[in-house]
Amino acid sequence: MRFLGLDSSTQSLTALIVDTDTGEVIDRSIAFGPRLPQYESPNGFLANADPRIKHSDPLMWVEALDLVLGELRAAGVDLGAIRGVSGAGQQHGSVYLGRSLDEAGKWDAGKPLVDQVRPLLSRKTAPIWMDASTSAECAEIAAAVGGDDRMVEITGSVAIPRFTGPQIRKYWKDDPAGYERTAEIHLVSSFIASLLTGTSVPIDLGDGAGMNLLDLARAAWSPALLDATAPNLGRKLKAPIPAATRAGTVADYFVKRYGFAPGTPVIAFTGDNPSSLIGMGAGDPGTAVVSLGTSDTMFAAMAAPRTDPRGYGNVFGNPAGGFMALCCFSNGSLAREEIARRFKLGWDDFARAILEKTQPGNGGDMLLPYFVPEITPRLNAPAERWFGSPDFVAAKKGDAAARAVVEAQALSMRLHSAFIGQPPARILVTGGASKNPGILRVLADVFQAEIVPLRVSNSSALGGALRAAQAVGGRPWAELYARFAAPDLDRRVKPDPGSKVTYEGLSTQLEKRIEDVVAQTAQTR
Ligand code: XUL
Repeated sequence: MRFLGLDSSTQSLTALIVDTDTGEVIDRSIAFGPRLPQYESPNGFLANADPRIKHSDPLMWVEALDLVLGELRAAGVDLGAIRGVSGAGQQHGSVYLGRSLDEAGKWDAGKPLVDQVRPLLSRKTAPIWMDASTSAECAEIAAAVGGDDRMVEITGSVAIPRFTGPQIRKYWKDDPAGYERTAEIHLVSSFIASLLTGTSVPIDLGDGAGMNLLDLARAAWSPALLDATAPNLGRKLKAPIPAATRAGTVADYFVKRYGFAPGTPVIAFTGDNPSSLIGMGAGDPGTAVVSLGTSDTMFAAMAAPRTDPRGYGNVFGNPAGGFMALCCFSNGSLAREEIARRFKLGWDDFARAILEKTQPGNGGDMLLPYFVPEITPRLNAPAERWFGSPDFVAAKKGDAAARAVVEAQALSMRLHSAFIGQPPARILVTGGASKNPGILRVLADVFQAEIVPLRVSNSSALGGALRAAQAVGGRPWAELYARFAAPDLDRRVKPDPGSKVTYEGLSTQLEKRIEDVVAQTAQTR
C-alpha cells in the first residue's frame, strides 16, 4: 500500500510516498526561492527592514502544493494508489482566514487553488517561526497568567516570541480590524491539511503545543491563555485533536486534477519536528535526534513533560503519544552558509577544513555565530563575536572559521539540551547538513556520542507518510521504522575520546561568552 507525506517547511515543500509492500520511496520537492520567484522570498520569507520581522506569503505554499502534485503526476506517479495522506508544516507560523474553510473550502477543480484561497485571506502574510518581534506581547501574556513559571506549568514553555499566541496578540494590537475580520486561524500544518480536504482541519496536539495556548495536561486550549492573548480567540480556533485523527478525505479538486482516489483519508498534520521524530524512528523515549536544517533542532521523545529551567527549551506533543522535548537554534544552516559564503568555501572544502586542516578546540579560535536573531540563547538582534588569534578575528582564517561555527553550534546544543536528560550515547542526525562528514565529526566529539545519519534526508515528510501508514494502513510503528527509518551505519561517526577534555573546557568558556553576549545585548526575551 502507498502513503503520501507532505512537508511544508521554511524553504520548500516536499512530497514523499512510501510503499509498505515493496519498501519503495519516491520524493519530490519544490524549493520556494528558485521555483516561485514571484513571491520574492529567496529563503522562504519576505524581506523586511526590521531583522526581527519574518513573514511569508501563504499563497506561495498553496501554489507549491499544486506544483508538487502536478509534477508527481507528470512523472507518471499514480496518485490514485495512495491509501492515506498526512504531513507536517514548519512550526508556529500562522495563517489568517476571513471565512472558515468549512464553508469556503469547496474548491472548484477548474481554477488553480491559489486563486480560490487569495480572497479568503484576512491577513496577507503569515508570521513564521523566525519572527522575533513579539517580546512585548510575551511579557504581557506571561504577566496576565501569573508569570513565566505558570506559563511553563500550563504550556511546557515560557512565552516565546516565535510561538503563535504572542504572534496573534501582536496582530490584534497592530491591526484590530484585521483580527476582527479573521474567522479562523491555522498553523501551517493545519492549513495545508485543510487545503487538502477543503474543510477546516483542527490543529493537532503536537504542533498545537508550540502556540503558548495549549494546556498540556488537559490537551485543550487554556481558557486563561486564550483570554490573555486576544479577544474571542477561542472562536477562531477549533478544539485541538490527536495527531492520529482522521481529519477528512481529499477534496474533489485533487481527485479531478491529480487522480487521487475519491475518499482517500487525510490524517491530521503536525509540526515538522514532531513529524521528524516519527520519520527518524525515534517515537519511543531513549533516542536523541539532531536535525540540521534552516534551524538546527535537537529533540527526543519523553513519556512525561520535562521542562527547561533556563526557559529556552520547549515541550511539544509526540504524534506517537506522550511528549517530546525540543531545543531550537535559528543560526543553523544560515550560519554555516554565511561562513561558507564569506570565505568562499564549497561544502567539500568545509568538511576538509574540519577533518584535515584544524584540530578540536581550533587552537583557541572561537566564534559566536549569531548572524540572525537567535532563539537559544534568546538574542533579538544579530550578535556575531570572534575571539582568538588576530588573524581569525580579522577574518583571515577560513578553515578555522568553518570549524569555529560548527564547534560553537554543537557546544551550544550540548549546553542547552542538557535538560532533556541523560547525555545520549547515540544521536540520530538528519537534514541537509547531515551529509557533511566534518559536521558529524564535531558533533561526535562534542557530545562524546556515536552520530548516526539516516538514509532518508526528509524525515519530516517521511514522518507524514509513516503516520498515514500507521493510522490508515494499521502498520505497527516498529515495522515502519525498521523498513523506512533505518540508520546508515556506513556513515556513522564514533567519538574520539581524546577530544573530551578539550571540549569540557571549551564548553565552560562558551557558556561564559554566551552569558556575556546576552547581558550586553540586554535582551532576555
Ligand atoms: C521549532 C522551530 C523550527 C521550525 C522550523 O520550534 O521553530 O524548528 O519548526 O521549521
